[in-house]
Amino acid sequence: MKLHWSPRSPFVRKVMIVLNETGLAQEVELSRNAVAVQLPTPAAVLADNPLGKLPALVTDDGTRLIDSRVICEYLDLRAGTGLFPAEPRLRVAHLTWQALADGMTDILLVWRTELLRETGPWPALIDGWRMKVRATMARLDAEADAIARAPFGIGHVALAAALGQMDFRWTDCAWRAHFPRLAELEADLSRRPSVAATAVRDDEGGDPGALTKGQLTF
Ligand SMILES: N[C@@H](CCC(=O)N[C@@H](CS)C(=O)NCC(=O)O)C(=O)O
Repeated sequence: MKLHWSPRSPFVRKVMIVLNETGLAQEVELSRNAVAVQLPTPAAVLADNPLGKLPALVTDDGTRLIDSRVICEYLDLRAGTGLFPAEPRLRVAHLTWQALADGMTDILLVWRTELLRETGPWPALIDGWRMKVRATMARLDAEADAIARAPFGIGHVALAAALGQMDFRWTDCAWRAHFPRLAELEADLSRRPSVAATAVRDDEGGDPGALTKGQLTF
C-alpha cells in the first residue's frame, strides 16, 4: 500500500496511529508530500485524491482511498481490531468524539492558514473559530471521563491527533490549565505506544508555533 503522507499532518497522524494499532505499518510505503489549501496541489496527490488533501491511501489492488475516516475504518476492518466498535451506542460515541476532534482539527488548520493572508485575517472568521474551539474543548473536557472509560477506539485516535495539533502549532494556548480532565486523558493517551510513536513534527525547521502566538486563549 502507498500512503500520501506528511510528518506535519494531524489527519495523516490518525492513519499512522491506526497502522500501529493494527500491525499493518510494515505494509505501507510512505510518500512524502507537502500540501496547503492555498497552494497548488502536487500532481501525485491530486491523481489519488481529487480533493488535494492528505492522507490518501492506494491499496495493493490499486483502490484509492481518501479521507482519514475512510482509511482508518478500512484498516480497522482489514485487521479486525475493533477501533470502530460494532455495538451501536459505543460506535456512535466514538464517531461523535471523532467528529468533534476532527472538526476542531479542521478549524485549527484553516485558522492558521487565514493568518497567512497578505491583507490580514478576516476578524469575524477568527472570532467564530475561537468561539467554536473553546466550546469544543469545553465539551470534550466535560466528556473526558466517559472517553477515558471507553475501550480504545477511533474517538481516542482523533482526539490524540487534535490535541497533538494544538500542542504542535498553538504552543502558547495553555489549554491544560483550563481543561484538567482532558489534560489527564491526554496524558494517558500519549503514553500509548501508537500515539507516542506518531507525534507530529516539522521536517523543515523553524518555529511551528510562531504564526499563532496570542491567537488562542481560553
Ligand atoms: N477530512 C479530511 C481532512 C484532511 C485534511 O484537511 N488534510 C490537510 C492536511 S492535515 C490537507 O490536506 N490540507 C490541504 C488542503 O485542504 O487542500 C481527512 O480526515 O482526511
